[in-house]
Amino acid sequence: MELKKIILYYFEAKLKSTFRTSFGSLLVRPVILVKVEERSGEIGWGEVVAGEGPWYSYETYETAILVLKKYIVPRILKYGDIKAKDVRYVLKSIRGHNMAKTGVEEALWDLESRLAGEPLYRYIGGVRDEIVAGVSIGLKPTIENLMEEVKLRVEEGYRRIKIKIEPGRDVELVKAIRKEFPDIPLQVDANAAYTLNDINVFRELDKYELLMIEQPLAYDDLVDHSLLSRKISTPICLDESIVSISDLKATYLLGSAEIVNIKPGRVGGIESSRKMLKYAGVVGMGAWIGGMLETGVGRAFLVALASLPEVNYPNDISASERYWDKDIVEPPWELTNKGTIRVLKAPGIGVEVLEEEVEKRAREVWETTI
Ligand code: OSB
Ligand code: MG
Repeated sequence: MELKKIILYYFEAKLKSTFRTSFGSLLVRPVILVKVEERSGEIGWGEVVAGEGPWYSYETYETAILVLKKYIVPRILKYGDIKAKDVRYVLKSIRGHNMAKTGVEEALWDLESRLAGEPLYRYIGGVRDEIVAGVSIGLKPTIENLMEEVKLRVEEGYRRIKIKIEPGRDVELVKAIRKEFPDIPLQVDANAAYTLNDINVFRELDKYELLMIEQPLAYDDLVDHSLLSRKISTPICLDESIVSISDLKATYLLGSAEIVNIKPGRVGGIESSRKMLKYAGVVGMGAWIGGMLETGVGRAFLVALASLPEVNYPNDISASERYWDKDIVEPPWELTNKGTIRVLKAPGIGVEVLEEEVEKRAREVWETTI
């Protein structure tokens, strides 16, 4: 594909309610959308999931914009005839900044699958018509507040509940949920808030038949995760610790986790996600697709990845209305009465981006043409 233009849009999107994790709380999410335009006029969309501060990752929306404008966009436009799967090689000399890279790579996947006249999920090798929707619930002021939301989500039909935990607010939350919902698939996410000194907390959590404990320890400590995994029976899932295929290999060989949460933004794109899912499938690790509170654009890529055959746990992919009063795509992503989300069969990402809405909301727009 020969590109002629790349446009970056920056705006802020207000979540329906504050999302609190062990690293902070979020109500207004910065959003960066990438639009690529090919010679023929065909377009593609992608989303950059970097957050407002360097908490989950060192990337922020501001570092992403800087690196996109100064290094990524010029390199992609200069390259000439480019394929989506080659973007990671084209950008290889730019170290890190996976979220910034992924926004452009996603837009090229959308464009390429539209040009091929195929839905994105099938274009990348997806095999499912629907994907299992789970929901991620943030820390709440009280246990009562948490229970209200868990009930609501179970009633809505979500097939798996994940709750955030932090030191001092962990075992009692799980205990309260298990009392009312002894059988729902349940897991916890610590976002790296604990150390090996908290072993007693993990031993307690071990009693509640959790599907997994996500990212209990420091993001850069595969060795401590390996030590922890030998001491508890609940499977460990890693999120922040794995940003590349080599991290995934090290995780497997060290025995640091049995399950991996794949987020395209964190691992540097759709191609990288696919490769990692293949690896997980070959070595027999569990795998599922995580989310970063995306708009309907980023969500389309999560749904497509979740349709790949190696995904074998419920995903952190919820309906648009769980996050937003009004999403920026049509149709919004919806939950079926089976607690799933249908893959869409129109060419590309399958949803239409409401460009007028994006233009209206945009606080800044950067356009680069060749
Ligand atoms: O750790 O999985 C995480 C959101 C932002 C940053 C990190 C995480 C999350 C979530 C939300 O858990 C998942 C979703 O998009 O629904
Ligand atoms: Mg996580």
